Amino acid sequence: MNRRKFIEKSTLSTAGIISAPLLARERAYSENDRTKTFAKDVVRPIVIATWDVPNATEKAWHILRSDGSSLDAVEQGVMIEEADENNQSVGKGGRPDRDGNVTLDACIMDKDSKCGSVVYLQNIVHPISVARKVMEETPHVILAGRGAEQFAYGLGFKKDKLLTEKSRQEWLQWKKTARYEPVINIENHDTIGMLAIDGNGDLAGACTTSGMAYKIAGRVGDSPIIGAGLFVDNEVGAATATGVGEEVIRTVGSFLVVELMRQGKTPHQACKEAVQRIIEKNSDQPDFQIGFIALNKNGETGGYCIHPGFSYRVYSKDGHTNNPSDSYLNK
Ligand code: SD4
Repeated sequence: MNRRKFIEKSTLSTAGIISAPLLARERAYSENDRTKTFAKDVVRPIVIATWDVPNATEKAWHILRSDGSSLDAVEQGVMIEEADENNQSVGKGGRPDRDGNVTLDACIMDKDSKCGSVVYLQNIVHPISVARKVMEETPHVILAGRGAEQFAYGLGFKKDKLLTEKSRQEWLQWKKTARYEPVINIENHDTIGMLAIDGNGDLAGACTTSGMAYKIAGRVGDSPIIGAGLFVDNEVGAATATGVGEEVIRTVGSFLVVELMRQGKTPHQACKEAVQRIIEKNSDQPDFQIGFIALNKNGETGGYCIHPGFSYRVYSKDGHTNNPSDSYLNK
């Protein structure tokens, strides 16, 4: 950190804006020896993903183990779920909106805080890869709908039919009552958010979804919104969310989790406090699910949710595990 920046931070601290733990950490960074600062218990590489998605975390792990970047790992990891027709919350096979159209949201963020996002994207199996292209090949962060689709075709992405017969039949059934009642923990694999640290100690994250089943046409959730569904700060850590996106957007959930870690909270404590914030804005017996997962710069992981049933996968040198998340409610 140069002198000017340090003085600016010191001024903010005097005003009580920056916490003492953060300042201490900034001073440690300023020694220009981050590896040493984190040398003690650093776990890396490591990948963590929402829900029990072993194929996705396995893919990411192989990339990380072969000295690949965290950015490649999270993109290619979530692509496994986007391509899996049996996962009806992501990519091909996703449940449609109330008009029967599958519309996808995704975003990606790298170690330099560069990010890309697509919202309301149709007919493309891998929205995460389009989001990465938005990040890398445009001056923008978000492309929506038809514009995003045309952008993808221009880069050679193929048009595909995303509505599978299974999802179509379920939608036809749903139309008989046409009540919008989000289901808690759909088949244990909803929106996929994935966070990773590579061998260089750099963080990246990706989040991809077909959104809430039977949503109003045009609805966009938290998953492609930087700060809500996903946030990465290479100095601190990363977080991602699953569940009813409207609630996550209202509290800018993933950004909140990262900021709480910046203040010294563990990933678990930070996720718990972000869930608590959502509870405070609602009833203390909410009938919707939210789950956060987080990874800090040391490779520590954590998660927290409202209703039991949410879990997250972790793959590191210590093994490949599915971790049932602690929850605010017990049953
Ligand atoms: C959304 N957060 O569109 C996503 C949906 C989701 O579990 O995560 N479902 O609001």
